[in-house]
Amino acid sequence: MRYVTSGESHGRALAAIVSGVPAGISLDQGAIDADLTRRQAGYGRGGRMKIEADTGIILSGVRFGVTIGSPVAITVTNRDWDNWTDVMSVWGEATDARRVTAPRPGHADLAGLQKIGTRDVRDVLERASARETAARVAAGAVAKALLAEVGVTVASFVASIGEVAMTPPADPASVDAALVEASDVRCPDAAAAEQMRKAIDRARVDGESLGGTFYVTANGVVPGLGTYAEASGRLDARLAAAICSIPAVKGVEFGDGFAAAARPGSQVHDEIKYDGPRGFYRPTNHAGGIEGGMSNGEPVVLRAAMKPIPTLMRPLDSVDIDTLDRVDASQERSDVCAVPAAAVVGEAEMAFVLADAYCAKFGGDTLADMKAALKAYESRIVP
Ligand code: EPS
Repeated sequence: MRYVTSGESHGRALAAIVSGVPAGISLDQGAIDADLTRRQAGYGRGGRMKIEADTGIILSGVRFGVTIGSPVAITVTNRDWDNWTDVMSVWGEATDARRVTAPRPGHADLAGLQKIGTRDVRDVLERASARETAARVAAGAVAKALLAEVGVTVASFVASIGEVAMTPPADPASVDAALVEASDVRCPDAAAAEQMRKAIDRARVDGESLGGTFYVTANGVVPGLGTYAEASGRLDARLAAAICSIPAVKGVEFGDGFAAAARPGSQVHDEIKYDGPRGFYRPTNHAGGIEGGMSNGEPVVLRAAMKPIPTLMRPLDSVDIDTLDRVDASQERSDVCAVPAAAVVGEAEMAFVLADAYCAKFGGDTLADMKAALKAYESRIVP
C-alpha cells in the first residue's frame, strides 16, 4: 500500500490516492472523519483550525463501503479557499497579492525558492505547509481499517512540549487511550498536560513557538514483518523514514533508543521466553518491538522529536529576496504548537508502513486471502 498526496494549504482541496489497497476492507466515514478531527485538535493551534471542519470525501475505489481492490482517492476540502480564490487561482493572470519575499528560517522557504526558481515564496510554502498532513491522515484511515481486520491497533500520545515532559511511562504501548483522547495536548499525565498548556500560553505571549516529543505505538503486530535480508525493507528503517517525512520531525528512536547506547547489552536486550498457548514472548520490550529489521511480536514503540514551528510572531532575521536587505522573516498566521497534531499524523504514517508490510507478507489482493495466510502463519510459529 502506498499513498501520494496533492494540494496547497490555501488551494481548493487536498487529495490523496492510496494504491495497493486489498479488496474487502470495510471503510467507515465516521472513522475517517474522527481521525481528521483528532488531527485538527490540540491546544496551541492557530486561527485556521476554527475555519476548517475536515471531512474525507472518497471519490473512488470503494463500493457500498467496501474496497474493491482499486486505488482509493480521497479529498479534503479547504474551507479557507474561499478567502484565497484570487491568490491561489489555478487559471488566470498571475498576481503579486500576498506575495512573500522574506523566507522564514527553519521553513522550506529559501531552499525551496532556490530549488524551483520562483520569485514568490508562496509557491513553496503553500505546499510545504503541514496542512498537507490532513490528506495523509485521511489516507491513513484506509491503512488503519486494514490493520483493524488483522488485530492491530495504532495509538499515539505526547510526552513533552518544550521543556515540560511527563515521566516516561514504563510501557508506552499500554497508555490509557481514554486519558490521551480527553487531553487537549494528547498527554495522559494531567499534571504534565497542565504545565504544557502553560508553556504554550507563555510561548504565544512571547511570540515564540514550541516543539516536543510524541510516541506512536502499535499493538497486536505479528512477528516477522519487514526483513533482516534487504536494507530497504527493514521495518525500523521504513518506519523512521515515514515518521521523519512528517514536517518538522527531526528525530526518531525505537524502544529505549538513544538511551540504550549508554547501557551494557544485558540491560538492553529482551530475554526470550516460551509459554504454551502464547508461544515465544519477551518479558521486557527495550527493543520497541523490532529486532533485526523485523517486528518481533511485542508492541512496536517509537518516539519522535518535533522542532518548534518556524513561523515566529517575533521573527528572526531574514533577507528580502528582491532587495537583498536584512528584513524580519515573514509572518503567516500559524500555530504556536502542533505536536498533538503531529502525533496523530504519526499514527497514519505508522499504519501505512505496517499495512504495507502485512500486504507484502500475507498477500495484498484480498483481505480474505490475507487473513487465511496470516492464520496459517500464526499456527506455524507457535510450535
Ligand atoms: C501552517 C500554517 C497554518 C497552520 C497550518 C500549517 O495555516 P494558515 O497559514 O492557514 O493559518 O494552521 O496547518 C493547517 C492548516 C493544518 O490543517 O494543519 C504552515 O505554515 O505549515
